[in-house]
Amino acid sequence: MKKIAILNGPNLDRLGKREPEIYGSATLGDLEKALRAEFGDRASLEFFQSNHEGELIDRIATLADTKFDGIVINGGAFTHTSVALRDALLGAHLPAVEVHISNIYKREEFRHTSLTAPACTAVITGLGLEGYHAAIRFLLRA
Ligand code: CA2
Repeated sequence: MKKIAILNGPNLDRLGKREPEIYGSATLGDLEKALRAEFGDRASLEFFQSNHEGELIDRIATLADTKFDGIVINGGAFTHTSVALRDALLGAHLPAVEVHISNIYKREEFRHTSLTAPACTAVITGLGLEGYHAAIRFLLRA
């Protein structure tokens, strides 16, 4: 069974609790349930959310050391700011798909730049939570 990690960055623990017009009304718990329902019999899924850059970086290093097969990452706002997160992804040498719930290109200009995207195999933006499903489907075929 492939081991896939789903990493979520800052403020994504607030999903479904604020700004439903941008991010929808489902919570992170709802997302985990939906992903386990679709992939639970085919993949071993690990979920991790942190509001702290260093914790995300440490987790990525552990995923590499424990030979995970793929990473789905929504780095939240760190996407646009974190060279350290990019370096962690590059250093992991694992297939990674960057997911954004909203279409970052339809939003403020500062969201148009992703520092982490070049360290990923692919980017999915604007599909809502469906983006996480699509990312795992891709990683399971890759
Ligand atoms: O669209 C995405 O998934 C983002 O990664 C979400 C980040 C944002 O900084 C990125 O530019 C795009 C923000 C996550 C904040 O999530 C919240 C969810 C519900 C309520 C409040 C914040």
